[in-house]
Amino acid sequence: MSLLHWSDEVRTARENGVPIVALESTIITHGMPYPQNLETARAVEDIVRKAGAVPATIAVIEGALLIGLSPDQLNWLAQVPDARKLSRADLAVCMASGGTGSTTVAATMIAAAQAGIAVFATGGIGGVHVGAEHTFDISADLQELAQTAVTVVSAGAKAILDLPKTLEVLETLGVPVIAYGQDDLPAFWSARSTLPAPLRMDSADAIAATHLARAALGLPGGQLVANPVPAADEIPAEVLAPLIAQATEDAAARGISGKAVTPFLLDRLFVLTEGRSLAANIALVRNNARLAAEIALCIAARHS
Ligand code: PSU
Ligand code: MN
Repeated sequence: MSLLHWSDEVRTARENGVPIVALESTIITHGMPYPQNLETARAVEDIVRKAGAVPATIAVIEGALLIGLSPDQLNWLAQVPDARKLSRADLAVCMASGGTGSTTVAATMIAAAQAGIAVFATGGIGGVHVGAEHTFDISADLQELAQTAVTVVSAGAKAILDLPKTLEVLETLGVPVIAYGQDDLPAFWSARSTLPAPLRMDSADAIAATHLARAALGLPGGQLVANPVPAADEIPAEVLAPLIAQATEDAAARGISGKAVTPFLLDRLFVLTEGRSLAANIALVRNNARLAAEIALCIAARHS
């Protein structure tokens, strides 16, 4: 059985040595409503192309691990009601049972590493949830960053999370957390949190250089780049804080747990912000795709 199923576009890019940027699909199936999910997925792919790289959106369709989706597949995935949300624990199960699912940050990293893709763009990673001292709800994304050598371009961890605890776990796991162009850690919908970022870099090439230095050292894990949402689209943290608290209370009151927590909170925030959270989410994903493509080009240039 061949493990990876390449789209024509990605196969050609590989043959010609064109840099590739991986894109996840849980943001499509569980992170945004239709049709904005499809429009955003298409726009993000186009941003990567315009920057001179090739996008590889990753998902499992009827058991096949797809590295790059055709326009029809993307359109179908954006509307399929029952895609599974796949992480490290269930990616192989879905493939072996012929199922259909979208890949989270963790599963997309696994697929990207298998495919030889160094850079991956997403919105925000999962992390340590508020109340984790009781629920133990800590995203598998963090462990994946510790063990899979892919550079993940995000807008930080989602602001619904306990950001100080998320930073502590990343530090324990030896994951470099790099704020792009500022000292403060970005907070997904907000450009700044009140936390200083552990590391700062001001150019795509610096991030490319450290990606390659980690590989030379034989370090197994990836890097987390935290790229602030563009100022025009951000929601200030003070505005969001009470709404996040409200959404978190709603989730607890309804007994939402496990994989359903993050999609529930994103959806509640969409309602509570009257759609502003979605506009900010779209803007930050686009922004991350641009930076990821730049990093992929810099890595390729340093290789040649
Ligand atoms: N970024 C977004 N929206 C999302 C996600 C990321 O802008 O929906 C997804 C990613 O796939 C990430 C997942 O891995 O949310 C985190 O889920 P959990 O907290 O259950 O690990
Ligand atoms: Mn979780």
